[in-house]
Amino acid sequence: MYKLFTRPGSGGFVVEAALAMAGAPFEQIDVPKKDVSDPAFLAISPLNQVPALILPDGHSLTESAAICILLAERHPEAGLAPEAGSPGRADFLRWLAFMSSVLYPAILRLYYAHRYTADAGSVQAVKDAAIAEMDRGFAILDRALADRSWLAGDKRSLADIYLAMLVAWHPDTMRARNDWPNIERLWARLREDELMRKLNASHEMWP
Ligand SMILES: N[C@@H](CCC(=O)N[C@@H](CS)C(=O)NCC(=O)O)C(=O)O
Repeated sequence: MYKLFTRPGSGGFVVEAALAMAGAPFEQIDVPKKDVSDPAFLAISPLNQVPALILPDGHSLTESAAICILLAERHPEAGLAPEAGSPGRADFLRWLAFMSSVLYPAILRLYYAHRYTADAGSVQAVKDAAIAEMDRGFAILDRALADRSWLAGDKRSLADIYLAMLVAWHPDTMRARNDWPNIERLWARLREDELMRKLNASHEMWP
């Protein structure tokens, strides 16, 4: 059985979605946000971050994008991602990597701004720059969605759920919905989805 280390309102959202879509049973361990890290958890997740997943064979991994790709690979019948070699595959990999390496870190710079400067007086400037960088990333994704329903291929994939998770963390979701109508179209469809609603009940990602 899988073991998922997660926390409400965290990047565990997309991994919980993936496991549920795959119908894969898993043990869920909520890791409270603490200043002092638990050494046992640090051995699994050296940066003390969730999500972290332990595979049924005991191998553990962090990094939400890697976890998504691996779960899609291990559960091909669940349609979590366009299959390798299919037309949507390149977009899936591109946008998942873009979101985890550009947008997610910008979001961390907003919510953990004190880590990104040695000068306490600069924290607000780090936050402002983080929001500007998030806006730049979301605008790119909005343009990518201009003439399509989903980020990759013609079906919903984990990339879309990942995007909904990230945009829900925008500090001004009303502005996000107005400024990026194509993202909002995708997000609105997901907000109506039964599984997303169920996950949102515990994660409270959006009202
Ligand atoms: N690169 C990691 C980022 C994970 C991450 O930042 N998780 C946040 C919760 S959404 C966290 O655990 N933060 C606690 C911390 O950084 O101390 C991934 O994509 O999984």
